[in-house]
Amino acid sequence: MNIQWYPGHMTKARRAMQEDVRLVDLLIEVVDARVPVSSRNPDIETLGAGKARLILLNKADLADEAGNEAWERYFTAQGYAVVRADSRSSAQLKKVNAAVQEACRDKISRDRMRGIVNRPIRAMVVGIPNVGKSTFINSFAGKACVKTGNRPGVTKGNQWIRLNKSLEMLDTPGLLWPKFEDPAVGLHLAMIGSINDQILNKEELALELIRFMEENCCGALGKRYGFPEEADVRPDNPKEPPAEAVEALPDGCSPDMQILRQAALRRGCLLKGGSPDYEKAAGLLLEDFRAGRLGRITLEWPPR
Ligand SMILES: Nc1nc2c(ncn2[C@@H]2O[C@H](COP(=O)(O)OP(=O)(O)O)[C@@H](O)[C@H]2O)c(=O)[nH]1
Ligand SMILES: [Mg+2]
Repeated sequence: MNIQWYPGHMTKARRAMQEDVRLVDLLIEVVDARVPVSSRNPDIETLGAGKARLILLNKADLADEAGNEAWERYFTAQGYAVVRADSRSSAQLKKVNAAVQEACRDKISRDRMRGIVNRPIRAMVVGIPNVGKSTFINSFAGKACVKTGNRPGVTKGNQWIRLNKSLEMLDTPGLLWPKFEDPAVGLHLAMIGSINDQILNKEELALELIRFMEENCCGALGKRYGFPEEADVRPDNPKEPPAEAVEALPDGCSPDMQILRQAALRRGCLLKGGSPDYEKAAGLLLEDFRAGRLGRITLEWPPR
């Protein structure tokens, strides 16, 4: 599967950011803790040259805790200020204040030497679509100032928010880049919902996810969808499909396809006539993954 998505509005957004970045002291780069490298836009490096940097490992609640720790160490060792959080919880964002001060230490002492006191720090919140930039700003501000939504493209233009006397933030639209060199990046971004679903083959994407989970998250799919070994098999279980449907697996069907088929049958995703609706089951599985219902899953790990 080779996924690419770089719609025209992103070229426009990139230009707007190039303008606005001149006004800021700090870039707060929001990444998805399940894919902290795939969800980093390489263009940010040039865009943010010379600026203080903070990485927010967001959606940490959806990623493996050991992975979160490993990634925090990894980025800290590279010289970034790092905060990991579930941005929906403002309590978890309290540590951002200290991290911002730390990241901007040089600027603050430069200001002081020039006799400038209390000039607010201006931060630009950047990242690819759907990583939680707007959610972060709202939670941090303690009120809903900017629009959010679980799909790419909710934030349309740059928007300044004054958080307090010492900090102002700029919300920006999600930005991807013209070409994913590594196909795994496109896959990861599609899995976490940062690519417009309408251009995706959900069935193939779900099969990729199934293969990853079978290799790395032993038993998680069976537990969620109630496959025979782990199924809560009660005679009155309404989700229980007719026995003959489950047993009638076509010969030569690959193991990942069999799992998708079973998930379809168990979840009642059936076409007219009773055959499995793979498309619907794939959509369901992806939604389950994105919402964390398959467990806390980190898709990529830092090199050891
Ligand atoms: N579980 C979880 N969901 C989050 C977190 N941050 C944001 N979200 C959800 O992710 C979706 C995208 O958020 P949004 O702020 O619009 O992303 P943006 O496109 O980067 O501005 C929304 O459904 C949020 O509720 C988080 O830390 N954990
Ligand atoms: Mg947004």
